Amino acid sequence: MSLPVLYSFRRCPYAIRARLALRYADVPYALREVALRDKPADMLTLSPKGTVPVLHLPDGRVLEQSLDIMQWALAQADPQGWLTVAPLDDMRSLILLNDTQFKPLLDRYKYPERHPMQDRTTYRQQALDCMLVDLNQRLRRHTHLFAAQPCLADMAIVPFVRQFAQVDRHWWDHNELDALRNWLHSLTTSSLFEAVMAKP
Ligand SMILES: N[C@@H](CCC(=O)N[C@@H](CS)C(=O)NCC(=O)O)C(=O)O
Repeated sequence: MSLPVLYSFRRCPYAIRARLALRYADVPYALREVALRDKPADMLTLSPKGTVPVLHLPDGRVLEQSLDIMQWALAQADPQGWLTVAPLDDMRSLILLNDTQFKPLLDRYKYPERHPMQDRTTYRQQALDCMLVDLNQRLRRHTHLFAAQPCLADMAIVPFVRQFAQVDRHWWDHNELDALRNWLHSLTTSSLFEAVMAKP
């Protein structure tokens, strides 16, 4: 029996969210670790847009967006109810905020030299105001973004917050966002997260 093939890049936050969902759903797949500077020709044939993750299913379908891969995986199995903890539209709205507003600010915070209009601290503050302060407030009310248990949104967003935390670890460890810090720590030290980050 042929397996789904996941074209992935270990540290890519979009690929991490896809791997989290696939592993949580216990979907076996073949992992193809991709060098972003030298993408394999078969991946580009399947998905000419050239981003990871890409999931090639045995029936020939190609899923080219990380959120589509997550939702496909959860349709196979969702043992802890990631899709049902909160209304799907609400979870998707928060993920959209992450992907369209927070992610560009994260990139500016990571690489301020590529965006010299503002300095790193300004980009960090914009990222906080855009999403992270709100996430922290949510997490003061319950241990995950929508409830006491994790959902699609937690798992789709946590890889991006992880990157944010890594830019200036000292600042992150001493900021006032205690609830967000605890959430990041507990999710990224889980056996699920550690398994998908294992070096191939
Ligand atoms: N909207 C896409 C975004 C994926 C994406 O941008 N992935 C990055 C890596 S983190 C990528 O493949 N970039 C292409 C490149 O760097 O050449 C998704 O959700 O899957």
